Amino acid sequence: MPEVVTLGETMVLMNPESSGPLKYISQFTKQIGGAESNFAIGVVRLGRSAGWISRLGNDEFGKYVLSFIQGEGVDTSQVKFDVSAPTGLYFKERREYGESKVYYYRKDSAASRMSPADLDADYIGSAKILHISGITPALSESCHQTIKEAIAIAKRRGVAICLDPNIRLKLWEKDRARQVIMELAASSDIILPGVSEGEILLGETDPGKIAAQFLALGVQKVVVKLGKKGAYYATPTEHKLVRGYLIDKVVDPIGAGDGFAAGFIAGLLKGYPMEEAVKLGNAVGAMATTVIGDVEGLPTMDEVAVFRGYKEGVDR
Ligand code: KDG
Repeated sequence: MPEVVTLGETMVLMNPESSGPLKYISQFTKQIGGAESNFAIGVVRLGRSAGWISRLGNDEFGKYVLSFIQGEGVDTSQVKFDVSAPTGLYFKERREYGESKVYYYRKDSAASRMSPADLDADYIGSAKILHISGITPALSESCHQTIKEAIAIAKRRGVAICLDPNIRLKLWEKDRARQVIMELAASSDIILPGVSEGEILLGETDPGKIAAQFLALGVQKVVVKLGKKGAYYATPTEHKLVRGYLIDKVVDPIGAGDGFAAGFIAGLLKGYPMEEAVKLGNAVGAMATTVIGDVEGLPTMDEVAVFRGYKEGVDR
């Protein structure tokens, strides 16, 4: 059974070959993207085991997503094909200056029909960590119920719960996102918000204050992601700002947060102290931005060692 289990939607990603407004783009590369499977792939690349629970459409895109994730070594034994709904699709828009945008075609997708009956209590109960994100409850009421049931199973079976808020305001209203994600946070052992998510959830932008509020809710490990500045972590007994890595040319920032989560959780599974796990998260998140695609830049431990200057790379 995998050490980490996660659940959520994965879509086919149409990534433009060039930057600029989507309406003028005529060539795309077909890839995949889904915060939770990005995370699972990242964990596996770093040498740990992960399983991903989801639904896919019984269509060519669903088959492609499944074989890609399987090919990365993630356990997909819990994935179901839904014959009556399609696999979700999303397009990115890249700009030379400024943030990437996303356009979703995922309403009523197969994954949005996930239900509590899709969950195997023994599968989740055998893991060390259940990783959830705030995207899943935004997809539908049955997805929200599925996340709640996964949490209930994890609590009964003593599995630690890690929440990445992953607030996607294209999927729901801010007030609803705040209400639901704060409820999930109150049941979580680990939370990984970005500063802008701290602002939406708590009205705070100071990493120390964001962390203090989540600790007061009962969360045991809080890591506030600060982009290229690194990350600030706090537990009931320690806190520290851990500097990030500067990347000269970020080519695709989408997926960096999932990379951070994968590095941090893989670090904890390897028994690293908090600071070392956060450093691994920072490195993996930074490396994820250097390759176009949500998962293609996620590194192995050897690649991380070369990136951090601990090992010499041999290229030819
Ligand atoms: O974190 C990256 C994800 O946002 C991306 O892979 C697509 O899951 C996705 C989403 O819902 O935006």
